[in-house]
Amino acid sequence: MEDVRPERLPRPLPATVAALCGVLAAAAAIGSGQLVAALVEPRSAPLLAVGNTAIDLTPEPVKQFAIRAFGESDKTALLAGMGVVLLVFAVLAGLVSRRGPRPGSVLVAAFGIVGIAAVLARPDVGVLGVLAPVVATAAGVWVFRWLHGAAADADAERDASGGARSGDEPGSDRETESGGERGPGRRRFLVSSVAVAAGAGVAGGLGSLTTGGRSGGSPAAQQAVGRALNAPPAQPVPAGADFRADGTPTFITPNRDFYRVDTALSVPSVDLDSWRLRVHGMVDRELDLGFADLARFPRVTRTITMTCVSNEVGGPYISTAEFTGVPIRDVLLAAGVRPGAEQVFSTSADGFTAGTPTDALLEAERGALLAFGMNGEPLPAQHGYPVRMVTPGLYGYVSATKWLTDLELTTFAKPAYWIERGWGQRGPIKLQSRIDRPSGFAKVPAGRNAVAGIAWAQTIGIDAVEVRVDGGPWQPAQLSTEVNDQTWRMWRADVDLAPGGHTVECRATDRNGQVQTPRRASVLPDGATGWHSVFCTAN
Ligand SMILES: Nc1nc2c(c(=O)[nH]1)N[C@H]1C(S)=C(S)[C@@H](COP(=O)(O)O)O[C@H]1N2
Ligand SMILES: [Mo]
Repeated sequence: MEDVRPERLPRPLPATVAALCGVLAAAAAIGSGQLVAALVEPRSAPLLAVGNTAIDLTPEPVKQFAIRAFGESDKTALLAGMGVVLLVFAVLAGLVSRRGPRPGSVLVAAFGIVGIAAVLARPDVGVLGVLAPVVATAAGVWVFRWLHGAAADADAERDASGGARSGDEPGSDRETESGGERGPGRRRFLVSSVAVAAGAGVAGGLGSLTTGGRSGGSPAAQQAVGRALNAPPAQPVPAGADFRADGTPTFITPNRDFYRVDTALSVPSVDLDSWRLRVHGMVDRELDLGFADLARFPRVTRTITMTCVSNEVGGPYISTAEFTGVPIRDVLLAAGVRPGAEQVFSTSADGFTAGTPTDALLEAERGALLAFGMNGEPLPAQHGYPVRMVTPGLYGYVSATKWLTDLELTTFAKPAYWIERGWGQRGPIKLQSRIDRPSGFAKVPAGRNAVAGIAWAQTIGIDAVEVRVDGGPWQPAQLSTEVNDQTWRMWRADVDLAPGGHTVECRATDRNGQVQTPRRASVLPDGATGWHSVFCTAN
């Protein structure tokens, strides 16, 4: 019967039914793509690949806007936006197909091709990964045609039962009045729709369960990490290293509170048993290390404050942890760095790249790490499990590759991810300070108030912080006990605030005597400058 149905219907399908066909076809495509991806290669899930490719293609100002506007939920915003676009397209595919399934099928297929292209463009997805968007596209087109057919049958049956439809007029449920109970065609369409919706939901759900960032490895591998964490501890954090009671962060940031910035829409899950780190390029001997090989190098624990170049003045992208790992210097020396190797070009499991000046990684005092531990625990998945780079004094985009798999000694002629997008090559962290209390637009009691915050100049150290109110004289702040010159330093001061509005500002001085510049610079290309200022009202 289905074979003889004409391509063009005698009468258009009701708009809602046509739109429903489009939406359910899209759901079937997404659900099946998700499921196949989970079975074959998690990172080939079409929606994810489209999102990731969109992130890579997004012009820099828009990306900066997204980070500013949505902060760490910028990825949720992107996914929500993609959902809306997809829904609009699905409804459209349905609406243009009221007279026949062909236009919608073409639209669904076109959308599928975008998914296939996005998956093929991912550096972190193998050829097999193309299966997911191909199956998704096929499922989408097939479900669309199938539902469309069922809807057309239901419509034809309605004609046959004498209830000639009067267009979109109200009261067109005359059919039921005229005694015609729901025909088999209509029932078939309803059952098909419910089945497709349920199937897509189950497939998508199962798929996301398994793609939900399961990192790890065999129990033996996990134990290897546990043993490796048993390294000499960091120098203990002294009492008085923070001014928590006055509103500063804790000196050590708990892992769950540590800022997160990366281009990965879903957290890469790396299996420790198959994980390797290659060290190659301009070296005397290539290294190809498994986790056990890496852990045989001398292990250390260092307290380091990481900072993101995208941190606006007063921003949140700064945190401190005790990182356990192996000095990168030792690994580079084992490989033997050839002259002329200007940068260490690192690559992550998801295709992100960074270029770190080789000289910085070879400095013993700087002590850059291949870290596998963070505050006594294996690196959390979001922070780069199993192994990441951490380089004191350099912004993360040039020096802190997570989910690390490859180190290539090369020249600066090879541009890394953010360098290609116009960011600075060497990425030294700039002298900065931030007011944490009062928070912006806070209402505070008039009179004596504690002002407190943080300051940082990693690898140089903070020597002084000053505070002023309403452009008045600078007054020195009290500094917390210093831990080392690779971490932030907290400060506090008491100020008198008369009733009314006030502007509080701070500025830091580093150990070289450099005073923080008031000149405002935006984060692009090499980090923000300027004084943080906070407005509050006393009464
Ligand atoms: N694989 C990968 N590593 C990455 C990034 C990334 O996008 N992908 N972002 C870098 C940037 S810009 C920063 S600031 C730090 C942030 O590390 P965190 O998320 O653990 O705080 O990771 C760096 N390492
Ligand atoms: Mo960053």
